[in-house]
Amino acid sequence: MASSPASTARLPARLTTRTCRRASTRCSYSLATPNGVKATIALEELLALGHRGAEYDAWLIRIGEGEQFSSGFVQVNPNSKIPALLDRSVEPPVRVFESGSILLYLAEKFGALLPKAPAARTESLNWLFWQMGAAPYLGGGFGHFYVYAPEKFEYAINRFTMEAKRQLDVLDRRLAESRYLGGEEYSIADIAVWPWYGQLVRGNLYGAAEFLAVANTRTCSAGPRRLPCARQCSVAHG
Ligand SMILES: N[C@@H](CCC(=O)N[C@@H](CS)C(=O)NCC(=O)O)C(=O)O
Repeated sequence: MASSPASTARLPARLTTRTCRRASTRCSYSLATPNGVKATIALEELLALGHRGAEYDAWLIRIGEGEQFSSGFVQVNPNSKIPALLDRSVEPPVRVFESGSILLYLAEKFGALLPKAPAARTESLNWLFWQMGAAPYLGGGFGHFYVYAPEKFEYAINRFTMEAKRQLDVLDRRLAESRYLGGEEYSIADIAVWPWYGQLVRGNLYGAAEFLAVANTRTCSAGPRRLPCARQCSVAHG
């Protein structure tokens, strides 16, 4: 079988491993953004569960400096976005990009963080894919127009504020009926949702908790208790 594109990936020499746990066979390329921390949280959760095979090297990709466009990184993720993962524990190495794909890959590889029963597994995946579809409206929509746009467009802010509040209400209602998003088991769905929505309602994302009036939603109280290592993970990639 021909080598995968990632197997020949050469990383820029100036990137150094920041969290080199050992001579690991798994490399995580990321930065501590809401999407970026998801893979790190999953890897740390797996390690906390005793999966020593989840050891990884964390490579810092400075997206503000354009490192996501370097040829080595593009071989791991042709879409030039973090996070990305290269699994060298298999031959040929497997590249994994898109945070949802990374979370599912890790869950399946280690048989953890995803319920085994078909109904609960499906419900977890429902919420995992919900996050993938919903968060661009939060980040690219609300966050962009509320914080980053050079001009304040009232229409855009109103539109995406309504959508952000609607999404938070969806999560709030789900967490009123279920301990975790997928049901009784903590899963990759919770890992995907927390960096966006948990951080938003805690005021750590866009400084918008007060503006959105969402400080007391269930997503907020769900975060730290359900993700004990999240704080540690959020700094792993700078
Ligand atoms: N759908 C992707 C989104 C990834 C994404 O948007 N990553 C951002 C950081 S949060 C990025 O790499 N931005 C760099 C750029 O757009 O050039 C995923 O879930 O992995």
